Amino acid sequence: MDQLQLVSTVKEALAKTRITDIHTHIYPGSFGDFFLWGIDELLTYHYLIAETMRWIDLPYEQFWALEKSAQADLVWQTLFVENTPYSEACRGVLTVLKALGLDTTKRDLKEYREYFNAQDPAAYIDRVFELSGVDTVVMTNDPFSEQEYWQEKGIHDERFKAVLRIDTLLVDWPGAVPKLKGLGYEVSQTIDSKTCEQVRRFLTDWIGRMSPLYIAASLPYDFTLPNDNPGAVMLDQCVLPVCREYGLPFAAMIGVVRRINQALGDAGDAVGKVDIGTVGYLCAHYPENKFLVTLLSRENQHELAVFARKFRNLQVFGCWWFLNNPSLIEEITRMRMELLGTSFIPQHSDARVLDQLIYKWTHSKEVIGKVLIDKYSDLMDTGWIVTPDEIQRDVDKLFSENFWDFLS
Ligand code: HDL
Ligand code: ZN
Repeated sequence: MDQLQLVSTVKEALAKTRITDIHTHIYPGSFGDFFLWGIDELLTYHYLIAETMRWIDLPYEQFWALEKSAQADLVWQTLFVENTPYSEACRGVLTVLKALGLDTTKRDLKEYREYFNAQDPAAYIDRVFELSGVDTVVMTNDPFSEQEYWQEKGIHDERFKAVLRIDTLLVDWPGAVPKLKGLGYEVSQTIDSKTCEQVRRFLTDWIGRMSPLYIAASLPYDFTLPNDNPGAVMLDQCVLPVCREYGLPFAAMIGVVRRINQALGDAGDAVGKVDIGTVGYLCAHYPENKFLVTLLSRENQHELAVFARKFRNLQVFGCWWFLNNPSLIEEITRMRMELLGTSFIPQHSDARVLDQLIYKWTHSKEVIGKVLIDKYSDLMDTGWIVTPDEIQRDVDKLFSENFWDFLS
């Protein structure tokens, strides 16, 4: 295989592979207001709101008081008309429009809105899955805010898989107690054996209702172990034992500085470097548990890849949030391929708006494909023969099989 054949073989393998997107905030149409799609949702993605607010003096509360379409107009005018939209989140909107066959040379928001308004939601979901190459999205399901969608409805679309998301339990125990009581669990602020038994029952009840693929929490950068704070006790006494009992991985997504700018809402979070010893403590102290880990700080990525070499119960995933940019995806993926070979999960989309699946995966496959071509090319320089079947095998592992194998 020469260089040209290598490039086309890698691109074909990427185009053919069916992606499992292991962390998203996407919901099926049956989830009502949680189901976000279309140009106004794309333009009011919290990433774009943060970028817009850098340019305008409008008080935050006045922005939030605007209708969704007025917010979208302001984002479009600020980031796409008065400035050049080459930030990753701006470029993403244009990648979606182009993939849908819309004319981005016109820059005509009115025309784009007419297109989306004419779509049938169910058919549109199928179109987005087809265009993005994704066949399964894993959701983020917070039992404290989604009860209504699980008691009677649940999920009837096999493409959407659930995750039991328990941030409140681990980072806000005082706030979790009244919510748990409200759901019928006799817990108290003091974490005694009765409270632990009730929390374990809460977890098993929701596992029964959701059939989650894993249990997850986004944790602040300063969440450290070992510790005797409520979050560490909840993990040790309740969450990890239940994960072991049901054979579920625990996904630790660490490194957030929550609401550093309260007024920006979801756009108000920042990033902090994690003490990597916490990841090592989890993997070493709970050898019967499986851990999916992604860290938010660029500075944690090398040590995370090194720790993954030490623990087979640690699976590294994604270029999360502020790392989901071409320059950092390239740097991180190169480092992981050099340290971990094919034994990691390179990306998830973290999409919040259905249509984002198109751009987040188009952009990531471009970068990951470029790194793969370089790695195969370096290998071929040793005389090693790389076959198309092996390239497809490797790509299928990276984009879905490594995840499903880690779960089983
Ligand atoms: O906690 C998380 O799951 C993060 O992904 C946040 O939802 C964040 O706001 C986000 O959307 N990042 O892409
Ligand atoms: Zn997320």
